[in-house]
Amino acid sequence: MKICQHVLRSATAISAATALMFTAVAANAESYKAHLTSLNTGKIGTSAQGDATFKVVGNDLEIHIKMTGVPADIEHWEHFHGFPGGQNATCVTPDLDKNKDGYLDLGETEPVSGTTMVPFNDKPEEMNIPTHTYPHADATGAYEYTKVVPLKALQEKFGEVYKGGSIDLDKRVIMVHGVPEGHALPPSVGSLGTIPSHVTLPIACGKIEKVAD
Ligand SMILES: [Cu+2]
Repeated sequence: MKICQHVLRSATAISAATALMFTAVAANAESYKAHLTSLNTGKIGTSAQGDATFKVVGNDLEIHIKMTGVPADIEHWEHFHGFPGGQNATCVTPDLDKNKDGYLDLGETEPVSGTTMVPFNDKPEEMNIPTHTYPHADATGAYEYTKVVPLKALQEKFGEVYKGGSIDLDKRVIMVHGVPEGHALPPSVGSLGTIPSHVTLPIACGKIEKVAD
């Protein structure tokens, strides 16, 4: 009887310790999320929305982005945008249409959203923005992007490009871009360097937030 009680007590102690261990692990796991809402809806005739999650799992950053209502059958550039100086980025609002052409173009997002930083394409850790490896929407205007990124490589590259900066996800926004090439945009719609404006026109944005432990 005495032995039984001892075993029982040990078992209770072990499960308490296990529970504590799991709590500690959960507290250390960083995760972030963003809900994306549409931009330029009135002009492009589609209303994009979606959700993104970012999870630090071991040495990796697991990224999942799911969008609906985006222009169908084309590639969509998507990135996180932010400020190298550590300022908090937010999504552009209609009052920031500086040239009043009715479009919120990439340049007009910059005062609040910052610069194009990390692409969600086939290799985010290379931080190579102009590629054709971004997700492609299906015929219904939906896509899903899942990527496991080596976090150390991404942080190193980011620190190289933004001189000692860190990715600081909760200070960034995620932006999705792109309307079909045939969609006529006025010349007042700006872009990034020589990249055509239909590729970079923002169609959705979401503030990245840390998920509470
Ligand atoms: Cu972008």
